[in-house]
Amino acid sequence: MTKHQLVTHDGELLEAPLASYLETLGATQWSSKYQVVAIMGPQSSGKSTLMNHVFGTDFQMMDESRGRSQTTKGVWLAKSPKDNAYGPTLVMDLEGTDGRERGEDDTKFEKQSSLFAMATADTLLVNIWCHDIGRENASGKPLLKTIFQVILKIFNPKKTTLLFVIRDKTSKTPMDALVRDMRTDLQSIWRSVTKPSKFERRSFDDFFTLEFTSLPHYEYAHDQFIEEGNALYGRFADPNRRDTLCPVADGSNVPANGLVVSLRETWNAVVGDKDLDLPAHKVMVATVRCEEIAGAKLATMCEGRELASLTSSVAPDGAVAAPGLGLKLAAHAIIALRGYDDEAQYFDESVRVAKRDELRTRLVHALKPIAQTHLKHVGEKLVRRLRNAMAASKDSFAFVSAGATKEAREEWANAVADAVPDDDSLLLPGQTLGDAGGVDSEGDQSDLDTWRAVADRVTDDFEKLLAACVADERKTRVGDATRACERTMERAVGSQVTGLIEDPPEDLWERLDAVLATSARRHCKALHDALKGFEPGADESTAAAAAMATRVREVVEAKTRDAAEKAVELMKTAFARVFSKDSRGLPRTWKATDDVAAANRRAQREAVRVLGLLAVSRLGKDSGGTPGSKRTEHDAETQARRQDAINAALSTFVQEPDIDDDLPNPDEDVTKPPRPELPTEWVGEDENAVMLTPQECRSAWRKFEADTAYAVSQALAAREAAARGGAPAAPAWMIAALLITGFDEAMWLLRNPITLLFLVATGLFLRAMYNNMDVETAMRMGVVPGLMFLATKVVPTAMAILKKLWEEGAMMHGIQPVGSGTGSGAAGPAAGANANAAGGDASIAAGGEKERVFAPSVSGEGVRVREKGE
Ligand SMILES: Nc1nc2c(ncn2[C@@H]2O[C@H](COP(=O)(O)OP(=O)(O)O)[C@@H](O)[C@H]2O)c(=O)[nH]1
Ligand SMILES: [Mg+2]
Repeated sequence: MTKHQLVTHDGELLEAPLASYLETLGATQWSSKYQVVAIMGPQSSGKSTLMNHVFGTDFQMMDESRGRSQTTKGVWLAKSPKDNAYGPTLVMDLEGTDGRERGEDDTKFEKQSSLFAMATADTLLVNIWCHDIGRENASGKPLLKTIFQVILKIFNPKKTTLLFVIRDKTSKTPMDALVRDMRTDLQSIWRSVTKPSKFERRSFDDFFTLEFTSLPHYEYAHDQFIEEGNALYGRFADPNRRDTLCPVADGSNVPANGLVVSLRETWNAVVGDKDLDLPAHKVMVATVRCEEIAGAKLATMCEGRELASLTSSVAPDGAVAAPGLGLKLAAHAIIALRGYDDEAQYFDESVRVAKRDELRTRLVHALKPIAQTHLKHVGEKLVRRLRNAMAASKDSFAFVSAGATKEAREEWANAVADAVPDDDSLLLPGQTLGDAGGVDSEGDQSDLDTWRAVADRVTDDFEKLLAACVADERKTRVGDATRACERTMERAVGSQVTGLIEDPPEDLWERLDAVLATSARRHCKALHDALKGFEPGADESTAAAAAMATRVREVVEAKTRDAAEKAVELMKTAFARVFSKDSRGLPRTWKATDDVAAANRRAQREAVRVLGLLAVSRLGKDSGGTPGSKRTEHDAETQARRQDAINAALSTFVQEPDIDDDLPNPDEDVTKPPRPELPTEWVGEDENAVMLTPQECRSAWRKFEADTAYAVSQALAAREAAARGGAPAAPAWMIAALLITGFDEAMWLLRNPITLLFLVATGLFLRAMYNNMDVETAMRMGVVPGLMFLATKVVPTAMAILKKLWEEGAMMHGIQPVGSGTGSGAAGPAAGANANAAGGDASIAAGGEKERVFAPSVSGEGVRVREKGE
C-alpha cells in the first residue's frame, strides 16, 4: 500500500488503519528527522499531479476523459519513495477547495483541513494559477483568506513555510514581477482578515516564511514540467542546499512513533474548533506516548516468564534459589527501562525523563513484593533464631539481648544488601535519586517506590519484630523474677501470719497490719533489686511495687481467711491450751477437788475469743506499706466497739452457771433472763471484711462443742474416779488424742478392725500389767519411791503375764478356735477384779454411745453437754 486515506470525506480520522499503515512504513523506527509536506489549492488545480511528480507518490489524479467530478476526497497520506538525504518524507494530499461538491457556503471542511495541514506539515505547498495572480476574483483567494484566518488559531513559535507553486507559468512574465504581484495580493487578503487586537499590527511575514516557485504547463510543456518537478524535489531532499526546504532538524518535530497520537489529537482539536498550541501539543503527545511506552514495557516485564519463575523461587524458609536476588530484580527493571529509553528517546526530554522516573517507581512497585516476601521470611527466621538463643542462654538479659540482636542485625543487613537492588542502577547517567524525585505511582501510596524506601520499610518491620522478641524475652524473665520474689514473700508472710493466728494475741489485727506494712516494704525492695538488671522505667517500677504490695495484702488476707475456715481447729487448740493445762502450764491431772465445769467455761471463753477475732477481718484498709496509712484513732475506736459487740454476741455460746445451780428450781425457765439472740449479721461491718457470719460462728461453735464434749466428759469421769480413788475412766492419752485428732478421727481409729484389735490387745495387756504390778499400792509410798519400786517389777511382771498367756493358750488350743475370743480369753484372767473397768473401755470402743453414757453425770456437775444438732 503506497497511499492511505487519513481523513475521510465525512471528516473522520481513521486511527487504527493509520497506525498499521505507519507500521508497514516502519515509521516506529524513524528518528525524529522526517518531514511532512502538504498541498492546498483549488479543486482540480493539479495538486495530486504535482505531488505525484515531485515526490513520486501515487495519489489519484483526475482523468480528464472520465469527467471532472472525480477528485481527491478528504485527506490522504503517502510516503515519498524517492531517496532523501534529510529523512523520510510523508506527503499529504488534501481535498481541493472549490465548493462545487460541498456547496458554496460550506467552507468548514476547507478550514479544518487547512488548519490540520498547517499544524502538522513542515512545509505547506499552495497551488496558484499563474493567470490568477493580480486578479481581483482569483479562484485561489478564498483559500488564502482561510489560511490567514486559521494561522491565528495556531500558536507556533516557528514560522510556517508556505511554498507558493505558480502553475502554468509561461516564459513571458518574469518571476520577480509575479512574486511582487503575489505579495500585493497577499497583503490585501491579510488586511481583509479580521484579527484579534493583539495581532492588529502584525504582518503575515511574522507568521509565515514565504517561498515562491513556478512550474510550466503540465500538458504543453510536459518534459519541462517533469524536469522542474524533479528539481523542486531536490530542495526537499538535500538539507545542505542554500535554497533547501528541509525543516531545521532541531528536534522540535513530533517523533515518528508519536505521529498517530499527534495526528489524532490535532484532528480532534481541529474538529473541536480549539486553538492549537503546538509546543503544548507536542508535550501532550509526548506525555501520551511516553506513558503508553512505559505501560507496555511494564506489562512486558510483569507478564514475562522469567519474573514468574523468580517469584516462585522465593521460598518460605528465607532461602532463594540462588543468592543475588537484588541483581536479578535490577536486571528485570533495567531491561524494561532500556526498552523505554530506546522508544521514547525522541520525545520531549522533560516529559520523557519524568515518565521514566514514573516507570522506574512502577517497576519497583511491581518487583518489590518479591524482595519483601523473601526478606519477610529471612526476618522471621532470624527472629526465631534470636528467640531460641535468648531463651537458651543463662546470661543476664542485657548481655544476651545486646549480643543476640547485634548478630541478627548484621545478618539482616547482609540479606537486605543481597535482596534489594541499588536505586542508582535504574537511574539515567548523571541522574541521582534526589534529582529524580519521587513519582507516586499509586496515588494513595504515601511512600516513594524506591528500593531505598523498600529496604527502609522492611528494616523497620524487622526492627519491630526484633523489639517485640526482645520485649517478650524480657517479659518472660521479668515474670520469672517477679514470681520468684512472690514465692519468697508468700512463704515469709504466710509463716508470719500463720504463727500469729495459731495463738492469736488480743491485738492480732494490729500485729497483722504491722506484718503487712513491713512485709510490703521489704518485699517491694527485694523485687526492685531483682528487676534492676532489666532497667525498668519509673512507671514499670511503680507498677511492680504496687503489684507486690497488693500481692502481700492478698497473701495476708488469704491466710486469715484460711484461718477463719479452720476456726474450729483453732478454737479446739485454744480450748486445749486452757482446759488440759493447769495454771503452771503443765498437763493437768484431774483431782477430786478440780472444778471441771469452771475449767471448761474458761477454755470455752478462750475459744470464743479466738472465734471473735476471726469473725471479721480488721486488716487496715490500705496498710500496704504506704506511708501515713495508719489507722486513725476514730477508726480504731469504731473497730473496737464493733469487735466488743461481736464478742458479746458470741459469748452467749458459753453456758454461764446459774446462781442457784445447786438447788434445782422447778421454775428455772421462768425466772432466768432470756438469752440474748445471736444477730443475723454483724451490724456495721463491711460485707467484704466479714469472714464468719453469725450463723457460721454458730455452726463452728457446735462442731467445736461436739468435738470437745468427750474431752470434758472424760475429765469429769477422771475426776469422779479420782474422787472414788479408782483409775481414771479414760487414760489421759485418750483425751489428748481426742483433742488433737478430733472425735471423728478417733472414731476412725477405733473402727478400723485391725487397729482396734491392736488397741484392745495393747490396752488389755497394759491393764494386766497395771493390776499385776499393783501400781496404786506402790504409789501410796510416794511418787519417787513408788516409781523406783515399780521399775524393778516391770520386766518380771511382763514375763509372768506372757508366760501365763502362753500356758492358757496352749491349754485351750484345740478346744477354742483362735479369733475374737483370743483377746477376751487372754484379758479375762488378767483383768481380774477390774472387769468392770474393762467393760467401761469396751463401751468406749463401741463408740457413739459415750455422750449418752456420761450425760447424767455431766449434768450432775452442772455442765450440760448438748447433743449434736441441738
Ligand atoms: N492546465 C494544467 N492542467 C493540469 C496541470 N496539472 C494537471 N492538470 C490537469 O488538471 C486536472 C486535475 O488534476 P488533479 O491533479 O487531479 O487536480 P487536483 O484536483 O488539484 O488534485 C487533470 O486533468 C490534470 O491533467 C497543470 O499544470 N496545468
Ligand atoms: Mg487531487
